[in-house]
Amino acid sequence: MNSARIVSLESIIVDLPTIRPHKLAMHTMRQQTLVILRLRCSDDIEGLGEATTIGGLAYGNESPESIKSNLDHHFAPLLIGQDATNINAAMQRLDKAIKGNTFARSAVETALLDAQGKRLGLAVSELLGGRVRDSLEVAWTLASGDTGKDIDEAVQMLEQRRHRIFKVKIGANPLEQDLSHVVAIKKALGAQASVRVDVNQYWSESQAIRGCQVLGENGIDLIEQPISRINRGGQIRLNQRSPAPIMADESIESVEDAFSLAADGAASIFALKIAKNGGPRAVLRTAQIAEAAGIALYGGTMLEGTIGTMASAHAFLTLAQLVWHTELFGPLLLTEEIVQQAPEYRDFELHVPNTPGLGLALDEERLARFRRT
Ligand code: MUC
Ligand code: MG
Repeated sequence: MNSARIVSLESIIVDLPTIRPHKLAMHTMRQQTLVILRLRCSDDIEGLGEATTIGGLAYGNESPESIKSNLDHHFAPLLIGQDATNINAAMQRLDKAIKGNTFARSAVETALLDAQGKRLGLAVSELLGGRVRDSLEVAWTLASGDTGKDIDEAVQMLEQRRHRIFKVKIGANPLEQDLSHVVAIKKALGAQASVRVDVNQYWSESQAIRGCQVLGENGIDLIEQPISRINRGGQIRLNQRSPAPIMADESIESVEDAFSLAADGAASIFALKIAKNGGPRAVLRTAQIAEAAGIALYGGTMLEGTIGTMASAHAFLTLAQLVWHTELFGPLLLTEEIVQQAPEYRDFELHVPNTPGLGLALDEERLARFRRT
């Protein structure tokens, strides 16, 4: 194979409107900010990556602005001139020099995989060892903040055969109000839908004891991150007593976090997110830890646009089990697309073409319109 060097990295902040306000416990989104990475190589191949978080610094330790700054000032100098075809060597070079920063790391790993896939004529899923499925079932998040609106939205999704798994965002309102909200949604949708909740760490352990009990008794299938990632003892106790399974999301900020959660028995499901592990290859290391520990898997999202969503999808296509399916609906929450290939959602699933790399090309006109100057 011809050698190719990394020539440049360009990180671009893009602000895109959402289809409606998206209310999470810690932040209400009216737009989503993507950080897009263009990694150019000496053989004229360009790899695309994405490092997107939610609500500035409301969700995690990296903001779009810090991700861009760290890519420009710390990642790029380490990568320029390196062999673009050796992803192990490039990522190990970053490991030696940079702590944390899994979002930025994920963008780099994604862009290297995309470039290598284009170079070899292989989809990223094939570079990762081979896909075992071509599509992924996708959940939708109900987060309008209004019970009636959420029910109407879910009914519409069911009718359109777009989603039949719904994750309800709670935690911001008083406990009893949130519980009534979720139970009303489950009652309205009945057995045709799986209803789950995401508390985004907003309950205390004492609230979670009651919350998990009531939700479990009312047919809620899964409870995501009910309490703080810091309260490990509480997570272990809840995982033992909750009638509905507990999923770890914010608790996993690295592959090492996944190992210690598994060792402690602090969750029975892991939300896999490429951004919180350091890329599509890194997230598969967390998946392997889960599999060894008997922990079930769910394909999570940081509400990325199409680049991050397809990078996640390619990784999830390779997994032996994905019992709780995925929530790769990020592009559907946005009013605008900045790539030429809008992802294909039909019959409750995201269908992933087996084309080289991520199978995506930027729409330069739209990128120019929405990039932050
Ligand atoms: C999260 O905490 O899971 C995923 C779906 C959604 O609506 O928010 C995200 C973040
Ligand atoms: Mg979550």
